[in-house]
Amino acid sequence: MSDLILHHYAGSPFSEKVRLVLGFKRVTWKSVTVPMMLPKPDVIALTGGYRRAPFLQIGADIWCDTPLMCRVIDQLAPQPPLYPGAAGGVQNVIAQWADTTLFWTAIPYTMQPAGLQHIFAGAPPEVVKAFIADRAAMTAGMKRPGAADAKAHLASYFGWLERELSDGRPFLCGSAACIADFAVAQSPWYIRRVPSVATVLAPFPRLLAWFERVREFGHGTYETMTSGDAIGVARAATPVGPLSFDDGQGFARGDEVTVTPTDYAQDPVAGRLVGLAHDEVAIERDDERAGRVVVHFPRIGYRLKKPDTTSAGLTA
Ligand SMILES: N[C@@H](CCC(=O)N[C@@H](CS)C(=O)NCC(=O)O)C(=O)O
Repeated sequence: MSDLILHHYAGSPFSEKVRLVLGFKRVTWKSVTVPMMLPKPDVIALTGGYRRAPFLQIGADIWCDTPLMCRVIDQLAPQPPLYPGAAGGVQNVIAQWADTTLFWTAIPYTMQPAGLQHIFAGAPPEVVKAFIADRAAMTAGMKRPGAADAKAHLASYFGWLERELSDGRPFLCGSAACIADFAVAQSPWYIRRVPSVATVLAPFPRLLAWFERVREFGHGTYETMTSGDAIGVARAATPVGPLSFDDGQGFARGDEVTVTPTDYAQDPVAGRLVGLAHDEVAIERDDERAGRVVVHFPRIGYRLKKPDTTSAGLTA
């Protein structure tokens, strides 16, 4: 396998989801630490504007958004399978719920004043202020429950998961771990960073035992790399391709387009469309520092648009 480079940071739950998948696969990878807030010039050199963490790089190809990154990792290292047939299609449904509803309940709950204080213990006040301003701008217009509502919602959500495990199964969808386990695990992982808020998990012993099983997969084997070196790797490589193209979505190969998250951190990434499928969109861009790179996004959760047109594909 070519060098697999994960751009991430220690305190990021979505990064932890992917680190655990890499551990499950027993993969060897390179680790680049990215900043937890803007500015992120070395990130933007590779992604073209996508600022969220983590993202995956192999040579001059960049994969954004963890559901797509997990699929790529599973293709590169098929054993053990991340999408075992025995877990059924519901594994993806649970994973998507965990990446959205569960995550956006766990975050406001954990980031209540006591949690924020714990996570930023020892940090200068201006860093905390800058972080709060960064996240407020990133999530402007997004509706989230407050801490008290989130605590009540979590009691229901963790109760559902506890019941799922009540027949003694070791993992959420059966005897083997699957994508659902890793997507769910990031939320208790984040909550457990703050002992005073982690009490919300106490009534769920099966869930806690399950979490330990997932945690035991570890993070695989990795070596650190600088972001400058990762940009050098991209510059020296040629993007993989050609990629398949679905003509039925109203776009042509080579169209100038933007790809933008539909939920938060809505920074458009501009480029030439080089790949399109029902589950993936890829654009090619030329960067002053990284050279020619292809940036891949999942189709779900992203708006694909030609300049000066209304969005296509995802509007209701
Ligand atoms: N849907 C994205 C969500 C990623 C996400 O929200 N990551 C958080 C960190 S866990 C983030 O990027 N926060 C802003 C930042 O780190 O700049 C995915 O699955 O990768």
